[in-house]
Amino acid sequence: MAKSGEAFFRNVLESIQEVYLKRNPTAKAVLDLVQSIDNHKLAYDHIAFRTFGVNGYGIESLAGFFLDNGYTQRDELKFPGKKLRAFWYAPPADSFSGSGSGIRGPLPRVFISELLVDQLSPQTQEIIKTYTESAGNGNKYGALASSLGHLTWEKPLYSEFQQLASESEYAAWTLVNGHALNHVTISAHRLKTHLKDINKLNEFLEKSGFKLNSEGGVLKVSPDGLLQQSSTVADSVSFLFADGVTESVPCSYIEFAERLVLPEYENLPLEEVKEFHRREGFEASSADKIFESTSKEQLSRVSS
Ligand code: OOG
Ligand code: NI
Repeated sequence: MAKSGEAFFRNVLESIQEVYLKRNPTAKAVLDLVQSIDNHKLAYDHIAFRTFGVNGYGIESLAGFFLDNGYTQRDELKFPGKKLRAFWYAPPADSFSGSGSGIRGPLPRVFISELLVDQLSPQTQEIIKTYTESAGNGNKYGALASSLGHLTWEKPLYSEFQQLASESEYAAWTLVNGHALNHVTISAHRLKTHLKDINKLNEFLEKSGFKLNSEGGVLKVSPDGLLQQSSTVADSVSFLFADGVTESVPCSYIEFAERLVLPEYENLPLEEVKEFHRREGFEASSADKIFESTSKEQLSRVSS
């Protein structure tokens, strides 16, 4: 990738992250805390977005920005129970090692999901179509909307948010958060201290008073055992609806991922282990539970 192009790309990512850190004090506090203990540059495993799969507002409303900057589309993941699907995108190999921390470090994988809108009830479809249609060509500017922290459509009524929430919490989230960054994921195995062990990291975060998503257990493990993930419960923000109602709505969360070394590389000395020697990709059964980080059930749960 050309240098000027990369500088622009990284600045857009930085703005997207800035919006996220301003709106989500828990994500910011966790990042600051982990960085203060580990005292080293953090690497992001991936960043994630949600979209409405209708009127050109689906995955493609964000994917283009990453594809144009050297990313490659990888596997599709399906979530029939949630009426969602997703793709993940691998960063360009030549830009895998940035020299800074977080968004200034190795470029993250990107996970983009979409709601299968045509599978929802007519009332819910109607609301989603009204807002996406009223936003015209806004679907072309997903990355711009995300970096500005602005919806491309008009603010909804509170009753519309409730209608969506009754059928799909993902739909309600997307109606009020739009293309906002859903989460960043700290790469646990690239930390330097004992926190590189995701179990220790989880324990440390819970002791520090952070509530982790307990859906299906705090630690989500892929069937091969090699991808281990956890996340906080999303922050909420007060949202002023178009009818003047102000209500609290779920916002974003932060995730943690440890990718274990693949069996064929298990004898490599640890200092020689690179990211590509580790488990790649995502895991639908784990992702299914991570989606719940923004659910009412998790947000209202009293942490133990
Ligand atoms: C995405 C949930 C899935 C992962 O890493 O598997 C996920 C979301 O909540 O939108 O982040
Ligand atoms: Ni994730």
